[in-house]
Amino acid sequence: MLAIALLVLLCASASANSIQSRSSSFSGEYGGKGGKRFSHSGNQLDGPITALRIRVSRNFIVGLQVRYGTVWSDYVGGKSGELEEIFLHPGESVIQVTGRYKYYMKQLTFVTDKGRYLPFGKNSGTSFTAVPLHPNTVLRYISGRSGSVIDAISLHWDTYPSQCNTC
Ligand code: MMA
Repeated sequence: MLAIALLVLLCASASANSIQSRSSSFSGEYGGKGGKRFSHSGNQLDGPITALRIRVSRNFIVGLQVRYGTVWSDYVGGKSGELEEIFLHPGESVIQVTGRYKYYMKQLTFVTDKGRYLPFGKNSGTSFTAVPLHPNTVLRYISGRSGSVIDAISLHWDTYPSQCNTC
């Protein structure tokens, strides 16, 4: 009897694990090898992505900052160009990111589950298309490499958070 109970517990925990491990995926890294690594992995605890600031020059994606819940991440990147800011609608999520790069990031386009298409930067370089591996998952955080511009980016996908610390 005890053995059966243990077996049931073991199976339940194994299937819970496999459910968990079937929601996260990542795409990347896209871009060049220069710059210093950054990661917003910890920022995802502040909530879903709610806004984006992207600094764009004539040729490059110069810098970026992402708002998680109500908290902005640190800014990464350089000072040139102009800062553009876009807020997502309540409950709206990014479900695809396309872009172009050569040695540095040149273009990023965010596509949302409300059908909005948010492009930044120049239409030149090698293109990539990043989408989540698992159904019903969204962009939860980004990581990459930066210096005086954004050198490279990775996209990390998971389920929309059911609760967050600050929202
Ligand atoms: C800096 C340095 C490099 C990086 C570029 C572009 C100008 O050099 O951090 O490693 O590749 O910026 O971001």
